[in-house]
Amino acid sequence: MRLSRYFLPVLKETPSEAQIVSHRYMLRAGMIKQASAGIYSWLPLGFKVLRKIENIVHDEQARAGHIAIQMPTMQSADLWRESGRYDAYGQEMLRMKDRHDRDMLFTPTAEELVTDIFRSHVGSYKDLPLTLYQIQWKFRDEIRPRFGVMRGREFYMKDGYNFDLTKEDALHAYNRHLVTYLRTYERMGLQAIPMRADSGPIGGDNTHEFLVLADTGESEVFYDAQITDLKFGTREIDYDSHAQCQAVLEEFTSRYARTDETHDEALFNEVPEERRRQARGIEVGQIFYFGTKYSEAMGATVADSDGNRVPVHMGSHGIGVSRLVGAIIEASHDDKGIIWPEGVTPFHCGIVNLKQGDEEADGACEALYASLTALGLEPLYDDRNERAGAKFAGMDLIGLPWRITVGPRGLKNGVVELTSRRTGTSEELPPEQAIERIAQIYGRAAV
Ligand code: 5CA
Repeated sequence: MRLSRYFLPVLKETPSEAQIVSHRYMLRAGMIKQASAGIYSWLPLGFKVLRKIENIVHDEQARAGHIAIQMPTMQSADLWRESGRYDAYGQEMLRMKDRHDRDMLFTPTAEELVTDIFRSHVGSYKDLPLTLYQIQWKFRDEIRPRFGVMRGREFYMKDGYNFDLTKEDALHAYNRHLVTYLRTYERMGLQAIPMRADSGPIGGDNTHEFLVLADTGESEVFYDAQITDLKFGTREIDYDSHAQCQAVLEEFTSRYARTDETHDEALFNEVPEERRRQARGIEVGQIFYFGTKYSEAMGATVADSDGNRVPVHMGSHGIGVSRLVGAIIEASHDDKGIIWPEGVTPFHCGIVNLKQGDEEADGACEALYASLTALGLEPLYDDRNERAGAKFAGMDLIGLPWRITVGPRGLKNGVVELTSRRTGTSEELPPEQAIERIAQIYGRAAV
């Protein structure tokens, strides 16, 4: 993309309504625009990051054998009356009437709808296990929407639902989700720690939240510092293996880590004092096992091997896709702007032309642009007639992890400059080598 042809409405002033850094940078970098309280339009740069996050989520769900569907945002109240949640959900649920005076609502989550799909089409234990998921806009009429996309009223969520014959199988699905989530967040450059939590209106007693540590997080958390040394990394897991998924769960949840809702001071005090941490965190996901709560209320049963109808065991599993955009920025920025992890960056690298209009500099930039594009990478070329300082400040704000700077002086010596946004270190090297380095970083075949 050439910046001169892009739509990147960068703000010069720091918006006064934004209280936390991710919200400020998302507004300043032209990623979002507020439409009304807690509701945002996603502008091109923000939309690209949202899509990258969404793609990682899909990819890791597919790896675990989960199946994507899409359910409507508008739902009839009837199903919610069956489960008893129409009245129980309270004011967070946005309710409305259609022209026939029927009660409708904007989905805050989708246990009822997915259970209805299940009971209409699945009748035998032979069709299990089954996990269906979607990535869809949700609405919760939060009393205090704030911090931009972090606590929105409309937000984008991955919600997955497992259906299993036995409690044991459903707990395997729970463990499997924990594994996929660890992998998902690490691919986004995040450490998200599973913590014992409260299940709220979803129900059930088995639940973990995934928290990214950040001072601006809304949750208060207590944990054993050893937990931050754990990395899932690139290990290969057989997602069908109960033992393997169980082992990962035990490894990642055996140390003390709880949100304030479930915090137990006496248990916490058993952790050696020098390892006890009290901090704040951003909840980027949550997994639940709630047994037969919805299947019994809504008659979602299957025939077991003896032909008896039994209610299925279920759980649901959420990832805050739009919240993650803010969470990643909270975890990765400096005083100049965002620092995108390579896994979610909106463009793979920036190209800054120090002397637009100079034949040699323009030609070198065009050649870099063409080579990177041919590798399947997306560069953002700042081809505007602007001062170098303004170009650098803009690139720093939008946070692309790598920048190639091209100027007549370097070109005389046959070099361009490759700069890491994270470390700020620069290296002079011939253009072909700069391309090779970027290709390696993103795992593309070298030129
Ligand atoms: N049905 C279950 C699992 S699918 C469920 O709704 N879980 S949840 O309530 O925990 O939401 C899942 C994730 O959505 C949360 O972990 C959080 O990351 C995100 N989320 C929840 N509320 C908001 C909000 N108001 N704004 C942005 N993200 C939110």
